[in-house]
Amino acid sequence: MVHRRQVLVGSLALLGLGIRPAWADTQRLELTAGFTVPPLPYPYDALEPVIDERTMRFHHDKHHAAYVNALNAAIAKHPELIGQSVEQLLQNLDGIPADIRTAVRNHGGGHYNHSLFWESMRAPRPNNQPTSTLATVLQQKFGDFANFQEAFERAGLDVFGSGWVWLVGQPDGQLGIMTTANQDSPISVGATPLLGNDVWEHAYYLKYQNRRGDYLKAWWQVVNWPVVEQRYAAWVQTV
Ligand code: MN3
Repeated sequence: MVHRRQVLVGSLALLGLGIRPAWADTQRLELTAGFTVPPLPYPYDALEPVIDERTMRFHHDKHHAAYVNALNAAIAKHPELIGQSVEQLLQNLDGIPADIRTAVRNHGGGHYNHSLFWESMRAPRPNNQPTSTLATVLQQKFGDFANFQEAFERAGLDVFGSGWVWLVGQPDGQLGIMTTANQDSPISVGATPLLGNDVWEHAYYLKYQNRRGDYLKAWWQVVNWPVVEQRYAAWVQTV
């Protein structure tokens, strides 16, 4: 049906009639929610040697794209949801129709978590730490920055199977470290993700194989603290 309509539009164009029936655009809108993979904000090799170029190509171009495609496919079954942001979808999973709720949770979460993840990194640098208010708050909460890193790494190591480790703003106004399984996202439980590390094997296996601890430790070099500080400042306004 769709194919025949596309042929028809093509034929009209070929005839030079310049006619574009209204249903042509409607049909396209009905087919997709239009979620797309955001481009990386740096070259694929920018995070070397901490995260290798090959991992970034697979992770961004294949894994993230698969989540986006599956999310669009799920929403296409319920066009009434088109227009909602991925945040809106994930913050109201109970309101998602039951037949696509798991797909939205997994693939919407995958899209949201990875979009945040790419923005959370930059080229590696030594002594990479936050410098603003967030530095003080982390110190107050965890004793010192090294303690925070240790707690974050331990939580990441303790994720059984696939998931994420996060620094979040909690609903009670405190900072906290949390983990989520699979592609579950902190925003589905009312927390605000400030920084997250992907501990699925696809994030590190090509370079680190089974050594997730080494990956977690090396990853601090590529954290984009200015971006995390912006998220912190925005979250503080809301609590
Ligand atoms: Mn991933």
